[in-house]
Amino acid sequence: MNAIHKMPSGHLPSGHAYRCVFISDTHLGTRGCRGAFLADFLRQASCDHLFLVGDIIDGWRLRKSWYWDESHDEVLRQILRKARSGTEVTYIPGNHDEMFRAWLPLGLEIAGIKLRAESTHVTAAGLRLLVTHGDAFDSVVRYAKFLAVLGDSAYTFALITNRWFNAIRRQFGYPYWSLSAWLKRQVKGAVKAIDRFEVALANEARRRGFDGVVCGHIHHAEMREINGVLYLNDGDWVESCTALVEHHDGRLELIDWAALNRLSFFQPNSAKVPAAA
Ligand SMILES: [Mn+2]
Repeated sequence: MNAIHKMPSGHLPSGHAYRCVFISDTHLGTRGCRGAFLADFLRQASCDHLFLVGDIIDGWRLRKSWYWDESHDEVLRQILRKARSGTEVTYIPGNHDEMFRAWLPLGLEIAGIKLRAESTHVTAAGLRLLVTHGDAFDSVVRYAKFLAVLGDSAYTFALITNRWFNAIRRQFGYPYWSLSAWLKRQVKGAVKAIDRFEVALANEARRRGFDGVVCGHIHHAEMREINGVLYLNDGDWVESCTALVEHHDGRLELIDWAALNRLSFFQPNSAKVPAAA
């Protein structure tokens, strides 16, 4: 589908005025949330529609350890300001902010923000998109989440660790056990799990007659065609700083805010990956 256009890297989109912005998995209320980056993105991006695609406020964490700072306040302020100044804001609760799901039957609208179990968005190009958090398809992603984000460097590290690990095992008379092979198996498994999730979401959209699906949940931004429908995952603001945007002409684009602004990922609020996606 020609709705997909990838920006040349390092090129800032002009003006940041979008028809629609989708964000999810911001996990406000946790240390992992990139609150300052998100607030900055929301300040600069104006839009007609804003979809909050779940796991915005982390209620699981809210009940245990609770972290809130000025940047988290600023994120909420920016969202409320948008709702006040004409942006149509839709909040679709995820599994971490499921406390809001209890209010869904009420058809609630708070401060101009519509609360919905799921939603539909029609792009300027006429594509009908199903908008849902995606945790309903969790059964296909029962894998340790952290392994999905293990990159090459972690693998290299594992290879080195493996040598020492087995040297010690040998000393104590234990047989050789390959940590790196085990890790590799796990990572492969996680990649497969992500793929199963993506296919399941795409199939659901197709089954229900949509042209595509917008979701979050697995903290893995993606934009691709699967079996004839668009699979669009807006990513997260914990492990990355990603959003899905629709330009006024209907073009869909994944924004990597950290990369665009050359933000260092090893800045103040050190990332803690939430217990589950
Ligand atoms: Mn989730």
